[in-house]
Amino acid sequence: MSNQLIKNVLSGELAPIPPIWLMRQAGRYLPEYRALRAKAGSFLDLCYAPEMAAEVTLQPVTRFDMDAAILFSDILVIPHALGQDLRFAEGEGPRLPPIRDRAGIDSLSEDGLHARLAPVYETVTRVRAALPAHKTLIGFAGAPWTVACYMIEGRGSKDFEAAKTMMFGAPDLFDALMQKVEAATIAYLLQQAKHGADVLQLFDSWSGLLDPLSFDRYVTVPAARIRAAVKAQYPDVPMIGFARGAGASLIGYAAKSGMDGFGLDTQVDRKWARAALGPKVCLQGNLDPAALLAGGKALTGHIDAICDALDTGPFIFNLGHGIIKETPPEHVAQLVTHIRARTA
Ligand code: 1CP
Repeated sequence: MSNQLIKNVLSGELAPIPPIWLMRQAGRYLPEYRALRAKAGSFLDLCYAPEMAAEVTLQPVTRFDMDAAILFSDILVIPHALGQDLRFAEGEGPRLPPIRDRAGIDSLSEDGLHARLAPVYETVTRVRAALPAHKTLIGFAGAPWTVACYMIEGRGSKDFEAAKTMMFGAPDLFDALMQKVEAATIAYLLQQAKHGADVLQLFDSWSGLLDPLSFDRYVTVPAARIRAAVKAQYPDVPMIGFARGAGASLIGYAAKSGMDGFGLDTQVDRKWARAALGPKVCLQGNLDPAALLAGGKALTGHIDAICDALDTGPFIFNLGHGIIKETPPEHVAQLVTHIRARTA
């Protein structure tokens, strides 16, 4: 037994009150985040400034008494650390020079990986030192498919057509890219565990774009290799897999990935997921971020429905996707109070 509620439910225990954290819980909806972000300059500067990044990581725990802090960083630091240029255009999201050929893939190198990511590891050390022992520090990385989407497309997209075109049309090239990203991801997660991350989450935000066969090959199988590599060195660090939009592929992902917990996106039918994955599996989710934005009775109604459907087994309360930046912080406070009062 751990003294951390989140680690206990990830090992299969039932908790009378579900532990809570929210995806993107540190971010622009918080005035204290916006103040530090302005001081840092760019978003990426903030990710690589350990003192400020640690403070931002701790802000939602301080303000809302969350059960976990999630490392403040981004999934795209991996392409950056492999040598691909990256910038976050203000209000527009990430921009990278697209990788579309062999030369682009060959230009990626792991040589400078840990030197570039050293500030992120220092953030992990600082947060773990400052966080009360019973609170969990969640480290994370993007899954290879989702990270490759941005590396190939060069920016955000609804369908990542260029990435899918390479996947189908130039599988050797695509596999070479996926292999490099996977190796870097494993090295990155191992360092996070070494520096004090208690739990690791793998974000596959675009897994829902894949047909079932491609999903198995490029989502489930890499997740299983990443999980196995982490487990071999850090058997006490559980992992949560968040395969957004997986739909029915969630069943194969849960059976084969070896993850200890599974994030559910907003669209998943919770009762279906609980029945399909079984009463012993730890599920995490899945409040619609728009219900949190709306607040009031709609919010508490949705919270109750989620808890009733999912707390029949090990369960971590979360959103089905990241917080919307217009969300009033008072709604987040209302959420935490409601969940803890409900079951108290
Ligand atoms: O200006 C700002 O402040 C930048 C906004 C922002 C923030 C706060 C970005 C840019 N990233 C982040 C932090 C972040 N990103 C975290 C920190 C911890 C927390 O949850 O509080 C995490 C875990 C992520 C993960 C992330 N980044 C994902 C996976 C989860 C998801 O949302 O699907 C993805 C896809 C990204 C890429 C990214 N980074 C930022 C943006 C705007 C995007 C999306 C780009 C797009 O597709 O349009």
